[in-house]
Amino acid sequence: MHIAFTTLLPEEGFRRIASHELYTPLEQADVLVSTFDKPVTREMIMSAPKLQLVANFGVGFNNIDLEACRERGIRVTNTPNPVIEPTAELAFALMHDVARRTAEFDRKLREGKAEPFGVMNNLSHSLYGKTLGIIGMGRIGQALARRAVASGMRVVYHNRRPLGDEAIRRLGYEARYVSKEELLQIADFVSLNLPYTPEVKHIIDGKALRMMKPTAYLINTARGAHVDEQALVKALKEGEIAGAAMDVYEHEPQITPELLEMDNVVLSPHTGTGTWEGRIAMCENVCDNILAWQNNEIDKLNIVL
Ligand code: 8YV
Repeated sequence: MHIAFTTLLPEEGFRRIASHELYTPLEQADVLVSTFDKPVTREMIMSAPKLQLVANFGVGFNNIDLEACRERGIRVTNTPNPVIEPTAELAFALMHDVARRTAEFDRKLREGKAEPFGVMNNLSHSLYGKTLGIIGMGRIGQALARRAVASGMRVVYHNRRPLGDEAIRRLGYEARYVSKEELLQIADFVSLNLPYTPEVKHIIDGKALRMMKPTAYLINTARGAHVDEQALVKALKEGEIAGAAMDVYEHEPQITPELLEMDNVVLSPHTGTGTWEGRIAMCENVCDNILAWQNNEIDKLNIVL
């Protein structure tokens, strides 16, 4: 096999396919390993006559022109499992960070701009006893909910459809299904954990932000285009919500400049799955998909297309 990559990835994760030709030019490749930061465009697909498989390194696949792949009969796979826990970890960390103001305190202490130490100075907000509203209760949403429940939070969620009884039983904790509107109105933290499709572009727009409590925080570790970033800036400026913590941006890697100036905003550089453990496990999942595809073991593939 000839395997092209859009990005240099850790060698140790690809030992099982090291006997194949890796990092070949796309024009000669049977397989392309793609990453979210380098779009797989129609032009690329059409310029790769031998290409048969796009093995995406990541769960989200909005970086790939699926229509062009469909036209060319190219299979597309992703890595849904290894991304679950690291992304849930980061979402949980961002919730803590924005509510307990840890990044802000750290920055201000280093810059000599901190409030003096004192019992009624440097106050923040607890997560304990609060309600987390998860929009997108898939695998990552559920892993976040598990952490939240263990921390004494209540969980409500919104999905296209409520989870079935069996799925709820497997969770082992309580999570109540609510409409998106109710979720926005009652949650102290609103976390976005849904995949991106054009239908959910700006699922958090000005109207949604106005429905949130003025004491609530928005957490986004999913995709930037879920949030109308201009509307978010306005909501933060006008105190419609208390703060936001985000790992992804509408015009990534650009960040709306006002967000960089706000103390009640925590920013992270699209690194939800970016742990060493996560990256290696994602490489392994890419190898699993490539080898299963080569052996025609369709049932073992994480199929996107
Ligand atoms: C990955 C992601 O790092 O898995 C995803 O969908 O957004 C990321 O966290 C990325 O996809 C790597 O290509």
